[in-house]
Amino acid sequence: MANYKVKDISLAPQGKMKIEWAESRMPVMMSLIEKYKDSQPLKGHRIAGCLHVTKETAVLMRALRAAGAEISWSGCNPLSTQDDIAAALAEDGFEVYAWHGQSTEDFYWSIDQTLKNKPTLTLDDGADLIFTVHNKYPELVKDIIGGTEETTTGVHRLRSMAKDGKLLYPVIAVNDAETKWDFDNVYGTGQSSIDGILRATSVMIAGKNFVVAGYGHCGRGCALRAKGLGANVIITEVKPTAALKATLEGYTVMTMDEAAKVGDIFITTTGMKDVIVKKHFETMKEGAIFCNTGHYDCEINIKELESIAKSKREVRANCEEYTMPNGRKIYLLAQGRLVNLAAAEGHPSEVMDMSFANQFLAQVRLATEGKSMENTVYDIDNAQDQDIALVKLTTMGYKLDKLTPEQVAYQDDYTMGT
Ligand code: ARJ
Repeated sequence: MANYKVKDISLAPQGKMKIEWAESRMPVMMSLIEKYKDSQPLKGHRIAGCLHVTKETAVLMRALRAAGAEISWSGCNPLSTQDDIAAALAEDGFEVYAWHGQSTEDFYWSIDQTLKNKPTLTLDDGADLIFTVHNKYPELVKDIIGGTEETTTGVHRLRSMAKDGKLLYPVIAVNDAETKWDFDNVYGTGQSSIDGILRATSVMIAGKNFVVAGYGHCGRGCALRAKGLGANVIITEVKPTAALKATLEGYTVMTMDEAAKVGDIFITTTGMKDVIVKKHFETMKEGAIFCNTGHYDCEINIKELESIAKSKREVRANCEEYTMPNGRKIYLLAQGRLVNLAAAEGHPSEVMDMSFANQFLAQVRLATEGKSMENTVYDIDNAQDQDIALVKLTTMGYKLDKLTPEQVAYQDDYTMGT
């Protein structure tokens, strides 16, 4: 068995069953395994990965291994690792360093371990692994052909690094594939964030003022699902076009200063720090619940919350009650970490099927073309999006129409008017 560090290896049988469950709902991934298991495009490659250890990620890891890669892995968030999955992966021979409830020190220790196999490819969610390579182990860069990045926050930072000429190898922005951001970020985040809120609180959503900070793709998904459950959805935004879209979708737009006074449930989806701060905690209603689904835990200023609260206690798993100086009790979920992964199981397998198909194909592209790519951030071709969407649709049992040759000609014809 490879080296590993997990919480409890005896959880492996339960984890294995969950991975089988995910596999049965990830037909695109299973078709990629079938397609590449003989040609072995990743043979001779060592992949270091830093991405939430969930049943869906396990399917991605198994696919990368089936295509020939050697793998070492850590989680990309101290609270998102599912310990049974980590155990099952270790028992299945993966080098994995991940457990739920890591300290910051544990977190970086785990990344350090994954880099000991001198990777040729990196795979990130949030860019912590790439940053560690650049800042702490620059000598590893000479062996690294390229990397992939899963999420908006990571892509943002990597683009800014590339702009400053600081990126030392090519990176593919998996997040920017249409079959990722337009599905995972919207419907994945929408469902899994509500799932996290419900597991942590079991409150009724109908009739509540549900405040969504940020109306990007993730915010749109949260708003959509909260509305479907009967909430009055309030959006806070900084970008005029995003706020305008929210109003035409039927939501109310307010500043956070106003929303803080009326909200029953708050969720931050902005990727920005200090979205909910001291002045907001001070005006929140009795019983207000707040959480975050953005990548980092800086959106809710917990330091300020702790500094003003008279006391706190954990009242349910992933739910902390803070008593304010005015006597009101307000509730923070999952310590301000991604509520969908810390309090629930992350996005459903069906949608991760497409995100991870993009991850897999991006890794294969780097293995085959990476040496001729530049040290910048690349998008995924639209052709790959269409292929993934087609396989997904087909496995769901849907069929498409086809344009006739006359229609194709019509489309590009500039000689005809009315
Ligand atoms: C692994 C997940 C899952 C899940 O793709 C999503 C993204 O961009 C993230 C930001 O950190 C989280 C990631 N994600 C959501 N659900 N990764 N397994 N089940």
